[in-house]
Amino acid sequence: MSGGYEVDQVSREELLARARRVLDGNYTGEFTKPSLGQYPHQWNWDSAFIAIGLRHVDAKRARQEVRTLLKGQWRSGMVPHILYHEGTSNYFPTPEFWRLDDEAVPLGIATSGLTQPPLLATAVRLLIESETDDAEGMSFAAEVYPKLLAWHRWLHTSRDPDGSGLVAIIHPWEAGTDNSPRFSESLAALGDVSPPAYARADLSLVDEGERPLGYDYDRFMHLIGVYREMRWDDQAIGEKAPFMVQDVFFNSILYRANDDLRELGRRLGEDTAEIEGWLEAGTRGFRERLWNEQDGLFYDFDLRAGRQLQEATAMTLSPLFAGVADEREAGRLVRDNLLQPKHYWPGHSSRFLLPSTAKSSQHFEPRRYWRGPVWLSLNWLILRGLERYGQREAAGALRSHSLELAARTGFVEYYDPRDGTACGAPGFSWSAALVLDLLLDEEDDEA
Ligand code: 9WN
Repeated sequence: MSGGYEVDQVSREELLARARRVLDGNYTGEFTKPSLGQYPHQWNWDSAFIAIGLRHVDAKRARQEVRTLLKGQWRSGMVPHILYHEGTSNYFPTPEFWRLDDEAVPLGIATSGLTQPPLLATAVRLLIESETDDAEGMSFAAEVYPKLLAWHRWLHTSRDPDGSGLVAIIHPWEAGTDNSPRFSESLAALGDVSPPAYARADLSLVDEGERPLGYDYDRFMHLIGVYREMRWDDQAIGEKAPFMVQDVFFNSILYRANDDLRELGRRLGEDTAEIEGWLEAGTRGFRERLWNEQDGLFYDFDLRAGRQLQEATAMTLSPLFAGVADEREAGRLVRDNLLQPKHYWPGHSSRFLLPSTAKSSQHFEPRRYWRGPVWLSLNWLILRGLERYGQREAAGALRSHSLELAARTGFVEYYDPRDGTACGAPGFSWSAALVLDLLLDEEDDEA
């Protein structure tokens, strides 16, 4: 295998075996829990990452992961962010906390009321492309295509209140990067909040210094309370949600997923004009609303405040994954940001790629969740993006740092960028799955 992965003590075979053990240990027979203690349900984008890794070793289980997630799809097309297949656990929020109307949700499966980054169509395309049996792959594509299309259509209608071609999230959890400082201003704008009564469960398993602050949790719960009052009605939410952010990260993943969905549609002989329209509008939206020429960065746009949220986080690099940045924008993102030790590159107090918030930001905290730690999901997305733009060296560095962290520290939820210390939940599924992808992807290509 090419790619130059070398970590002393741990052989490649041993690392593969360890990754498979994590994924097998977290498997319920129907889906894979992100981590046994902290996250004992099915999460939306976790399952997409898990399928991306599993496709190399167990395509049948990868397809099952996708199918099980889609069982939770709402009548509206929305695919929720948590599916509580096994009912209540020690995880908070419990299924009851969402107070969902039985009309909206599928029969017999409790879900959350929010969605998450729509990576699933990308996972399905990758899965089909690595499938050895073409007929099997195409029949799976035909089965899930209408469901993926319905989800994307829901996003482009219910979540695009101003017709800008960009989709808005209504809660930081929808971006999957919960306490990222890019949401701080919008959360502060909520003023004094009145969350419904709640008790956090996360702090009993993970050190408080590695989790979001109480201030953020109050606002996360307050927003859920507001949407409960609106009975999770899309129209009411579109008109009155107090948090409406066109997030660069969410929109990048959606843009790429639209591109992948269009490709699936073409192969199935479907008319893909609607998807073309989303891509065209998305390209305009990124350029006109999210790009900041002065800073050379993509910033989120707060629809309620009517302005960009000018925070330097690594999610500004995600348009590379989408392929929506032009060469000039990509050059500025990489040269002036990623490669700069004062922002993201090793040196200046950090050793490992990729700090989730710029080290130069006043909000950088190396162990607090999405405020600085390295996440293998983010590393994977950005390195795949760099490959698209021919940035092989930077992609190679992200790849070898990711493998080194997994080999030295293990498959944990996130890592301190200064020294690779384990943070968050242990035995974390997407960390294991993405290491499988990094180790086995090139082999598939070479086969
Ligand atoms: C809330 C499961 C999920 C990930 C998210 C991550 C974290 C949940 C939490 O865990 O969020 O959805 O309780 O903190 O931020 O990206 O999908 O792994």
